[in-house]
Amino acid sequence: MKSFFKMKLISILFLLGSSLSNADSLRKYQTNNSEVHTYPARKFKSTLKSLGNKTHSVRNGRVRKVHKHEGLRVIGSELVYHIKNGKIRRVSGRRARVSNLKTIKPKLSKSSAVKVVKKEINNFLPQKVELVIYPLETETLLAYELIEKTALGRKAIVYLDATTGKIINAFDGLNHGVGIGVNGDKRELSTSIDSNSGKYVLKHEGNLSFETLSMAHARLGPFNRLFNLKGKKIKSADDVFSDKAAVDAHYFTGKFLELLKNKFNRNSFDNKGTKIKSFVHVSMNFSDNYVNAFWDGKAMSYGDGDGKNSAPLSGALDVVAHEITHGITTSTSKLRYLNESGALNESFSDIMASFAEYNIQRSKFDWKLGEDVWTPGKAGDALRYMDNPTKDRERRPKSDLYSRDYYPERYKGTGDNGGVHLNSGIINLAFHLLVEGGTHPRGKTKIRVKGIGMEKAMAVFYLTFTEALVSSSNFQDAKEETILTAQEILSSSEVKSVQAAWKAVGI
Ligand SMILES: [Ca+2]
Ligand SMILES: [Zn+2]
Repeated sequence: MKSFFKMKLISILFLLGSSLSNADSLRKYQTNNSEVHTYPARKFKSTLKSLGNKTHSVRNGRVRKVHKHEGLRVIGSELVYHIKNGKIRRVSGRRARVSNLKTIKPKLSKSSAVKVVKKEINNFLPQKVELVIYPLETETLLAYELIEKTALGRKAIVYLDATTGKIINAFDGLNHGVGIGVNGDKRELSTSIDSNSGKYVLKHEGNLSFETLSMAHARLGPFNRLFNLKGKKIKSADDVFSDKAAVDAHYFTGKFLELLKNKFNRNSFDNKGTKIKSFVHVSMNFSDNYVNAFWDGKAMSYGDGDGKNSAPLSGALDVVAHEITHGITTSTSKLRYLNESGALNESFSDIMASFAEYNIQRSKFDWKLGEDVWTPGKAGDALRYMDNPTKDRERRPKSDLYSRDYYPERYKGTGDNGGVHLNSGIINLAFHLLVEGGTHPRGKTKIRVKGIGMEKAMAVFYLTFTEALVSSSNFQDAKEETILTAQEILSSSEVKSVQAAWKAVGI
């Protein structure tokens, strides 16, 4: 069912996504020494050659393989076989060298592992504990991976040495998002009739399915699991809906899913047609004015914003597209939400958001993110600027938490999960230059990029990020894989543009 309705223009709030607060207790374990150590697949050429004759059930397409050692998953070690006419054409991904691992029998039991982490991290209550292999530069550890998801907007991922009981690494794996405003446009909504009440609800069932529910500011406590909160149906007797945050969430989700289908033949975020649930009016940390949106692996959550920094976050298409793209990443490359792989994860969400705005809201397309909901009282600013990333420094002139635009000047601290929202600016700028052409906005390099337009640039990035990258891919991998992908689908002068775009940002 469809209905047209008019929303009144209200002041537009904006919201920002860099939710750094909950990560504090995890951050102290992040050091360079604890990074998983893997090598690009191209360094394994000799061993990979023998794989070239292996037959796969797939004749054309890609096969993703997680590296297992004696049945245990090796963290960050995954390969993607690119197959054409039954032959492996190339291999992307990263591989760990598993060496000096004496035993795969842990000294520590699962329950003692949980006890150790509980002592270190407040209220830690893992839902999943798995024995894994954790490759470091000079040694390979037998480890436990402990994952906890809480309703407080945290997904703690902890790696604990299963021999010594020491924490190797810990970080917040939740994809924190951006905010939105509500704009007063006429929205056409896909709704359906609720069989229990006979009323219309914000639910679309079909080849693509999505549903928008209200959390009605339910107070989330530390032991509530987001996944157990079902949300309330938003009902209307006459198919006209007045909940603005819900209307925008529902409308933009539908539009973005349609775009994924039309442009990439992608069936929902996971390409399996899984229904997207959106929760609006989400309260967090005991506040109804939650200035953030996030994807938790299963559903979208949108806060209402505080009215000053942001409006309800579902009010911006680019925010909605950004968050749903985290779902795409979760079901493809699984780029881990830390350091360079995390910045790639964030950047892909921003890039897909810009692509969505370009296709769905062409008349207002810009290279800003979240401008429709960010600081409703202030015109013209935005959460992030893909064409000039460091412009967000104006927001916090004295802080080093601003977006970077040049690799040699990348953020190297442990804040923001190692700069996932800060170093993403470098990749965002490379993409912008590839689309529009031009030079580095602050003259950090002299390279002039010849633009290839949005559609071609997006084709290269979409294929690379969904089909070639793996959880531990870094910036250099992304550069090399986009070039290899471009060689498959673009002309040689366009491939040169891809190379130049990366060079222009110092990669
Ligand atoms: Ca925008
Ligand atoms: Zn994000």
